[in-house]
Amino acid sequence: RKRVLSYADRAELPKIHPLASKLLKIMEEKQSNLCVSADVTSGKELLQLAESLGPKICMLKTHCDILKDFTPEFIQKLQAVADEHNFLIFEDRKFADIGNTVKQQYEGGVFQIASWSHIVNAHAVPGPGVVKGLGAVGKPLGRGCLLIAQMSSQGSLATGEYTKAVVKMAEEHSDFVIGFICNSKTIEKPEFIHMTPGVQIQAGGDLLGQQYTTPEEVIYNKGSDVIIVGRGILEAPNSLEAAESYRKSGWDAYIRKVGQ
Ligand code: 5IU
Repeated sequence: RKRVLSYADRAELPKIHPLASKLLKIMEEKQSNLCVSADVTSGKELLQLAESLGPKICMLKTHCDILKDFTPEFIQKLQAVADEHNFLIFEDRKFADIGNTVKQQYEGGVFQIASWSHIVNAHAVPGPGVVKGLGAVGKPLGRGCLLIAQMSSQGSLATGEYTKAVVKMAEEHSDFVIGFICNSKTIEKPEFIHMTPGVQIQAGGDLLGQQYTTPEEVIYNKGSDVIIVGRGILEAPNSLEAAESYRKSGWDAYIRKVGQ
C-alpha cells in the first residue's frame, strides 16, 4: 500500500507552491481541512460568520457578487479576521473568459478580487489563456488558482477527457495553479491540493442539481484534501457546532487516511 503523505510533509515538498505550502501548514496547525462557503448576502453577516467560525476553518470561500453591500471597508475587515484566525480567502469567481478579459475581471472593477483573495478558481474551457491572463495579475501578488476539473452538480459536463485535459493544463502552469475543484483526487502529485464542494453530513442533494457526499467519503474514499461546506453549516440551528462537527469528521477521515 502506498504511503499517504501528511499535510505537513506536503508543505515541505521541494516543488510546492508557497501558497499551497501555507495552506497545508494552516490545515495541520488548526487540524482543519474545512473550508466554509459563506454564501450570505450581507457583509455584516459574512463578517460575523468569519469571526465565529474562523478558529474552525482553513479557508473561507466567498461569492463577492452576491453581497448587496460590498465595499472596500468590508474587505479590510474580512482581511483582518482572516489574519486574526489564520485562514485563507477563496473567492469562488469561476473565471471563464479569454485571458485579456479575465485579467481585467480579476484585477479591476468594483471588486478588485486580486487585491484580497488568496485563491481564485477558473474554468479551463477557454484554454490555457485563462490561466495565463489570471497569472499575469496573480503571480506577482503570490496568489494561487484552482482549476475546475469536475463539478458537484448533477449532469456536469466536466468529466472524462475534459477532466484529464484540465489536469494537464494545471501541470503545465504549476507556478500559479495550486490545485483543483473536483469530486475526487484527479492526480497523484502531492503538490496539488484537491478541494471538494457538495459536502453534507447527510448525503443527498438540493432541488437545483446540487449533489452531496459525506466528509468521510470525500476525504477517505475519494482522496480529496479539503471539504467545502455551505448550507450544511449555514442552515444548521447552531452554525458553530455544525462547523466543529464538519471539522472533526473531515479531520478524523484524514487521520485515518494518513495512518493506514
Ligand atoms: N460549488 C459547488 N459545486 C461546484 C463548484 C462550486 O457547490 O462544483 I466549482 C459552490 C457553490 C456553493 C458551494 O457556493 O460551493 C456549495 O454550497 P452548499 O454546500 O450550500 O451546497
